Amino acid sequence: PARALIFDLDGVLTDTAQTHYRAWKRMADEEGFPFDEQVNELLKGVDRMASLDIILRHAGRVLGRDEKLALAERKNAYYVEAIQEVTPKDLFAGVERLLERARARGLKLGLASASRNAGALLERLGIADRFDYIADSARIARAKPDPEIFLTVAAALGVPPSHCIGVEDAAAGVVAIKSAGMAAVGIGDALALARADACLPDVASFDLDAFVLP
Ligand code: B16
Ligand code: MG
Repeated sequence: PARALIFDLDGVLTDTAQTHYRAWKRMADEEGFPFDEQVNELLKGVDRMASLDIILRHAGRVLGRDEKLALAERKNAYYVEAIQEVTPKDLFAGVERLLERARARGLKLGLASASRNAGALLERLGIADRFDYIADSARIARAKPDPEIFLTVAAALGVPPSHCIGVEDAAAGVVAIKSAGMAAVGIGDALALARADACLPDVASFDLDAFVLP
């Protein structure tokens, strides 16, 4: 049976997948880079510089390292500005209930977010103390779809991957979970997340009792 739930953050616990998109879009519009929701789908779960590389490739632009750093920093400033407005009301429906129920069942809770802003965002959402372990994305060498971040969280929780369920809204994240040898629950579009073991429209639909535990 499952002994741990390991959550992605952006797009799973709160709507910051949209906030990231708007911050990238603002920077892209300022620079005249074509960028839309379809390209954005490729950015979900992908770290900051790799996201910028995808945007630049799509725009057919090649930039030097310093220019890229400046653009990534500008996007991050827009994102950080936007999340100052976040409060516990911005948690997706059902998140607190799921975390409480999982805790009551004795499941360990981990967070595997690629975002360097994850800690600050969890504080603003008021759920930082709910997790037994929160991955430090700055110390993860290989980004999703590599399984490193999920394996790091499982090891810190002391739970073998085969007893972990990973929860993700991004295709790259689902691949990372499966490569880690965990069960994957996709949140969102079943087509985009076809490699997940189960796909749900949102976290509120995550019924621990009904779930077939691996
Ligand atoms: P930052 P997750 C990811 O978080 C986002 O999905 C992705 O869009 C973002 O680029 C990445 O974090 C890095 O975020 O620029 O704040 O370090 O989905 O893994 O929780
Ligand atoms: Mg995500």
